[in-house]
Amino acid sequence: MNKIALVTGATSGIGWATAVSLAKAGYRIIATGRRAERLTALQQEIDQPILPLQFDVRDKQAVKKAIASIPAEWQQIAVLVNNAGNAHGLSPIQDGDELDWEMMIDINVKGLLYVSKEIIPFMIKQQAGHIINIGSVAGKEVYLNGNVYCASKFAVDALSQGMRLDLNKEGIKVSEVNPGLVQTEFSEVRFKGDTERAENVYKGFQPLVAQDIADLIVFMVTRPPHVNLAEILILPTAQASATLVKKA
Ligand code: NDP
Ligand code: 8X3
Repeated sequence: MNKIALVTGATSGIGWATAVSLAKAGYRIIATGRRAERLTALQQEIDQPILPLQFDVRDKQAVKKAIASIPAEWQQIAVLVNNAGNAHGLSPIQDGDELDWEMMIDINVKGLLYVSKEIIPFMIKQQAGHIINIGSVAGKEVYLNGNVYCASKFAVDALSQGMRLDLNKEGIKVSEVNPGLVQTEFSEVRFKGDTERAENVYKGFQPLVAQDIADLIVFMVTRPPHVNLAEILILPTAQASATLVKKA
């Protein structure tokens, strides 16, 4: 039987590419996100049955209900990719929008916790598993106006370290992938549909693409059982830090 991987935020960007790549690597995919039509499109792209679960990671009860609905034959989850997340807004703290703050904390931090809480028992039962949390360079360095998004990703960094400590005795690997600039729907979400502003973020240099992160994740989960790539910072060559990007 093929191994099973659950990818959150599989309807777009890094999560989509990761779900497709893990399927190609022989995993059966449980794919989550809010957009049902994207989950259907993902099913069409992946040439084998997937288990789509539509829920909002902010809704604790919805997370519990969706994961409790996973049929027995899909419960031996080997890999959890905690990817669902976004930035909302880019403003000085004094001008920040509380709703944006709540979205980022509720999705990027609490959502990751809610999903992990429901999946970890399956892994403990198996005394095996691999959790990969998608952090960010923004979880390593704070940048101007990044305040709450950066805080949410610093939290992912702390949680990854904490999970690795707490789950060590259960034989569960915990890793963190910290990407720099990746061209996805990320900036469109951050700038609330302002496509021109979003595209400008990636102008004048070659950003990473979602497939770069997916390739890395496939590499990480296919290491031998005694090897855990605990934490990786992956940047475009043009990017030296959260704020220093060499542009043409
Ligand atoms: P996208 O906007 O392309 O994808 C975000 C994914 O998260 C979507 O599948 C979306 O699904 C899901 N998501 C967002 N909110 C929720 C929610 N409330 N409930 C369930 N799912 C949700 O961005 P990326 O692929 O770039 O982002 C993926 C991860 O990578 C994020 O954690 C982001 O912080 C991180 N990251 C991104 C970088 C970049 O430069 N792009 C760099 C570093 C880290 P749906 O809308 O269907 O619910
Ligand atoms: C996404 C990368 O630099 O836009 O986490 O915050 S950045």
